[in-house]
Amino acid sequence: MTSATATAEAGPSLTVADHARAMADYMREGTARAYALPNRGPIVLGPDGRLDPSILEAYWTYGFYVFTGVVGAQELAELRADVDRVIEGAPVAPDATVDRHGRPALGAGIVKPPYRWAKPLSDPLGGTDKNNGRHPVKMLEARPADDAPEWTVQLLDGNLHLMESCLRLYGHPGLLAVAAAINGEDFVPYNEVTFVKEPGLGPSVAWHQDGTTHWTSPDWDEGAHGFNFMTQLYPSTAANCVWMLPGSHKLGKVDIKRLVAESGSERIAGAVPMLCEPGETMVLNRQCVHGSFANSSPDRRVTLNEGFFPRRRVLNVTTKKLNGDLVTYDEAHIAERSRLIQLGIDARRQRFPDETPFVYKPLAGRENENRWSDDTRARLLANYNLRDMFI
Ligand SMILES: O=C(O)CCC(=O)C(=O)O
Repeated sequence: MTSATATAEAGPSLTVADHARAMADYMREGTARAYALPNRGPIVLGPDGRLDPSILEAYWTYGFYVFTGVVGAQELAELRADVDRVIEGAPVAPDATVDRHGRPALGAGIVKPPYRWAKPLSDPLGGTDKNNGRHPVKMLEARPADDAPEWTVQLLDGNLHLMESCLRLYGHPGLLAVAAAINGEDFVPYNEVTFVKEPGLGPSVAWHQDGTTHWTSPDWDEGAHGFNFMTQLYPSTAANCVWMLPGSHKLGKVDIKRLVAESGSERIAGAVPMLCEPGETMVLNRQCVHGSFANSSPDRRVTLNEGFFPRRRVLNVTTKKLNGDLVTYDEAHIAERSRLIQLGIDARRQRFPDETPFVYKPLAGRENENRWSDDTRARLLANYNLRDMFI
């Protein structure tokens, strides 16, 4: 794509410096394109509590929006501390039972494995048939430094039961108002995960579109597979962030292999980096073509994802999970999983009593059944993510 890349792309023996050089022009050009888009600013709600229509319009035009000033300094510190605690508690290797301090690794009583691992600076999915082949192209890999660990934690699964600060963030009134504006007031949850990209280690997440269910539905539309909130705990830079192709949520299923071939490399032409400061949250339409590169930069990225769907895209829908299992989401399943939203709202109310809590319409009037307490921690929160929903 650019002359700087010609020798750097010789193969898997790329050093971290080669990788960074190969990305340099693309990052500079993409950054300029990203800041030229009119899709960044605070969450603005009208007197009726609804999202400013101009924000919604920008979201539907580009497929993403960056909200500034979402998380204050104190909450950010609590989120960072919780993520650090969970990463500190990880087993020293994927099959180990103790953490780096020799303590039993975190995870007792947790059914769904909380950690996903990858080889540093690798692309574990691109060009494979994993995840139903939804990552068709391999990204540039690089050789980590000689003293790099063999494995790096790439993902935490189940934020809400791993980290109480994430449960409180889940009840954020501004973000929930955005969810209602995009997916309708009866929006439903999907899953909550943390993407971790340590400096010089973080692997790629190869280009893909999320969503497995409605691509050929007769009533498919631009929002058929919902969206993800991505709250940033550290700077989300061109080198470590998620890139996306603006407007690609409107295109249906995109031929990513062809895009890459036409672009001359896996640096897809026209894509932009989703740049953010700590404490900012972007909202990304899951149908957009998006992905992230190996993090050869010196900057850590930690992103808290919370996903939401329109209810009608999930209710009584039978679909295949990424592991191939068939599942149907009935009313009872959705109702039980949605209680986590109300639990988050109450946990937040207890921590930030001066905020006006969001009213989640499907559970309005049932607040007392969903109070945050030791009892609901055990009954409702523990292993809640066994009820995650995927479309
Ligand atoms: O955070 C990343 O690097 C990848 C995120 C992503 O692909 C997703 O949330 O679907």
